[in-house]
Amino acid sequence: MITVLAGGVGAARLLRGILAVHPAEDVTAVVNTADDVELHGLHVSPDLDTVTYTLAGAINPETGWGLVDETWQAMDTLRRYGGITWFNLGDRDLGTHLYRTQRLSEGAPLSEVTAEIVRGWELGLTVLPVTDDRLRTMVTIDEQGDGDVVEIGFQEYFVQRRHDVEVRSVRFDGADAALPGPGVLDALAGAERVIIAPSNPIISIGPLLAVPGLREAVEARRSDTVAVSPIIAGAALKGPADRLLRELGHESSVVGVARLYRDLAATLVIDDADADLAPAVEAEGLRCVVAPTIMSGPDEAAALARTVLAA
Ligand code: FO1
Repeated sequence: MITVLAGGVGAARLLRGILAVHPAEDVTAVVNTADDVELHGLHVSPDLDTVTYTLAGAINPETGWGLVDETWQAMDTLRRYGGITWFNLGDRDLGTHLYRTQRLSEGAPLSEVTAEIVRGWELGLTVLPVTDDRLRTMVTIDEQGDGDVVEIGFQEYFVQRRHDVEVRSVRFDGADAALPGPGVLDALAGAERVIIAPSNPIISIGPLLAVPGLREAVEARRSDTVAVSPIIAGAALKGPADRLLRELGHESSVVGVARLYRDLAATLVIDDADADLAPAVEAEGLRCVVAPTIMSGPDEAAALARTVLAA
């Protein structure tokens, strides 16, 4: 089995590449739920949905989240009333949140609801929430840059403020009491290859490792674990990974990523653009594989998947 630690967009693209070269029935994705948000009385799970929609070939290509061919009639009605409109929920996407919320209200665990949604899109792979318990990334920001800080929810940071604000600290609310979701530890112990997808190390991979037992389970598989750097030439392709690394005292480079993953993965895959930093990565104690890591299309994703599986 191939087990992939996954956040949102970057992980979804690599998973699509993996499914192009490896049987879906033999792939398990352990997905971040700390981006989840309650809005309009609905439970929204962005990373679970981004993975599901991308693998279903139904992702909105412009945004990288939500569904393709989307309409926004419900949002227009909300706007008429002065409702919450800073987080855009398309009419097709709403169907997922209505279903998930109803099933959770019936007492079904998130893992069971996720399996039903994944089955509904006929994906074949196993998608596991990292935990069925409440886990929420909370971000402490310095809004005015004058030293007085406030703690806000992840989506208030990422979407409402367009992550264009300085972060002082990040914590994963609920982590201490969270249990690994059903099948998560087995998926790590039983895999012949564990992959850390090119997701944000702080706010996508970080919450996974914050669930008690997860970090140890990945460390136990270090020799079979391959990580893909989400940082290329010091920058993130999408989202705030580079800023966050710097704001939280890390280096926004493949060496900084190597330091974060040193105890978790024996191999780090970096992009050709960082080939000159391969020795510096190896000096951190990881094997370094240099390859094209920008998944601009399905062929590039499949090629990267082959590299990662062969690493
Ligand atoms: N990201 C945005 O930047 N703006 C949005 O309005 C937005 C809505 C949204 C709705 C459903 C969903 O599953 C994801 C959505 N995202 C939106 C992305 C979301 O913020 C994700 O958490 C990020 O992509 C980080 O994983």
